[in-house]
Amino acid sequence: LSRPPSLDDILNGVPAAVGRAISLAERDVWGNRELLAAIHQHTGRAHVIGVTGIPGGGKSTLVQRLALEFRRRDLTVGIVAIDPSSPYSGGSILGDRIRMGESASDPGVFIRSMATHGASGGLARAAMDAVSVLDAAGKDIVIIETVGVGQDEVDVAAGSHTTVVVSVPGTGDDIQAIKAGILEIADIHVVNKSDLPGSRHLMAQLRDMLRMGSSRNSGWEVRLVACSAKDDEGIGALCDLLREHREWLEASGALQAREKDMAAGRLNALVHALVSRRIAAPDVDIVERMVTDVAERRTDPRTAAETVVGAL
Ligand SMILES: Nc1nc2c(ncn2[C@@H]2O[C@H](COP(=O)(O)OP(=O)(O)OP(=O)(O)O)[C@@H](O)[C@H]2O)c(=O)[nH]1
Ligand SMILES: [Mg+2]
Repeated sequence: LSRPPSLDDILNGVPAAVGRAISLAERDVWGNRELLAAIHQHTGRAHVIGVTGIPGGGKSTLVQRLALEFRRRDLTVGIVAIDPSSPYSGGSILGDRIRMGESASDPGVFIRSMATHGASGGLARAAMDAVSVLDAAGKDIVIIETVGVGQDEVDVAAGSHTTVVVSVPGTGDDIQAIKAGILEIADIHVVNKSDLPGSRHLMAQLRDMLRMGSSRNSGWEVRLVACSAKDDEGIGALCDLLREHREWLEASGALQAREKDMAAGRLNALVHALVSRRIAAPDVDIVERMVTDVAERRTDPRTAAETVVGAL
């Protein structure tokens, strides 16, 4: 179980190797350094799409429909689902076509679930490592599904080339996602469950909000699309918009800026993880000394913090 898979198998998209590489990265942030470094050299091809929104908004249903649509367009798909309450196996749309982690009948889709808690070094770190593995494995499209609750989850969704925010009608007069602070990270808004009453009202509300503009998207007009994932409606239009956004990123030069944002997010998460680990190491008695010095007023907290970090 713990033996690392070969780079060749990962690059060839062998499902067992891909799954194992993700597991290793998830469990051990600093292990298998050479393998993860080699994987990184083979990334940068995939279109990374974040799908976020309120719990139960139909994200998993939508992602599965999208995966099937991409497959129809001859594109391969990797899916990283963060703590989904609805399973991607059994009764799901992809059903027996695609089981978790591999597919007997369609090796063009790989699905991986990830627990919110349990990834050492943070969720965003683990999710981005999983994205890298799938990218290196040759998946054309990598989709991250995450519930847009909490900063960590928002970071994950924002750590993509294209961010899709899913809203649904009929859950109150206000736009629910505003509370979670996720609306402004959208490149594309999906009003899902458009088969339910109130979807036109919600579309109008979102359109009004978009008139106020978005700082993340200078040069890109944030788009709005109605879908019914359940009935497989609007999925083709969403696919077209995703492609359009990717083309805009490439043509405008914004892709490099997004890549730098993503790199900064990963670096930031790892620096935090590394500093925490060093501080937790039992041989770092400077921490103990500084704690005592601050408590006994021999120094102040800020000077002590600088001393600790400087000594790492
Ligand atoms: N009416 C309607 N129901 C839908 C639609 N899409 C999904 N649903 C239903 O909404 C429920 C939640 O769907 P999921 O796809 O699990 O939603 P989710 O956003 O992934 O949920 P979490 O991951 O738990 O936050 C399920 O019962 C779906 O069948 C839709 O377009 N219309
Ligand atoms: Mg889900």
